[in-house]
Amino acid sequence: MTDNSRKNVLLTGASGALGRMLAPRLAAASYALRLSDIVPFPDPLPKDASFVRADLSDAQAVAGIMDGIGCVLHFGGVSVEKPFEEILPANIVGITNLFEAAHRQKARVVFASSNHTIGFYERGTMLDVDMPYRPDGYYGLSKAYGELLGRMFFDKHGVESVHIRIGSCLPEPVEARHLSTWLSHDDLFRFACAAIDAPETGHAVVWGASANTRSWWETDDRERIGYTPQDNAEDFAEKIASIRTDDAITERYQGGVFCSQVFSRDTP
Ligand code: 15L
Repeated sequence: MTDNSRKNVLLTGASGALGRMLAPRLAAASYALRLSDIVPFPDPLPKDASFVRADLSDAQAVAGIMDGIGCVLHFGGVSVEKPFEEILPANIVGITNLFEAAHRQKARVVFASSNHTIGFYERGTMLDVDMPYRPDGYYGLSKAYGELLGRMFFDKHGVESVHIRIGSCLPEPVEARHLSTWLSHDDLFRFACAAIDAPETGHAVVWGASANTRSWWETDDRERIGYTPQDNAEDFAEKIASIRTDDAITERYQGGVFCSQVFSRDTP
């Protein structure tokens, strides 16, 4: 048993859009921050943060970046639909290496999961986090794997993890679908702090959406984490409610355009 403080935080995927948004905010909130990515960090390093380049599919490299860490925010890997050959090392092998290291370190894992775990539910269907997965591609499937890996590591080894099924995390919502799926940057940051600081989490799954009036997502484990979203895409409704695609598959399902990629059924 190590005595790593959960304030010793590793952020993987630090060079991606959400990593770059979170890094300076976490550093300013006084977490001892280590950043990592497979590509260099493109911004000036936040004060007192360090950066280590690492490939998540390399178990030894992952063990190295996890050394001394009490909580890892796992935002690394492929973040869009890709062929399985690309998803396998980055997302599936990567998160497996990370949970193995978290187990050895007695660290907590906070995982950037995705709405694409349930993308094939029709829009308007109200969902709870324990409803069956309906992934809309290999990317969504890899996120479902990460959530289940967390379930197994908690049941078998007591490794705590919090999985946030991110909808559309953008500075502002820009299309009609986002009235239901938008997660503001401020709400993601609030979630990250709550997930690090919660005294106990067990295995928890939380919808990664702001307090949107038109949300499709209901019951989750947010109370256990102490997380309450505060923003609402409805504030942008006038600007975005008419912005839709002309693709029937995209418009029918919650996962949007991810559902219509490589879609070969005759009927939706
Ligand atoms: C995701 O999981 C993607 O990483 C992001 O690029 C968006 O496409 C988002 O889902 C979404 O569904 O809007």
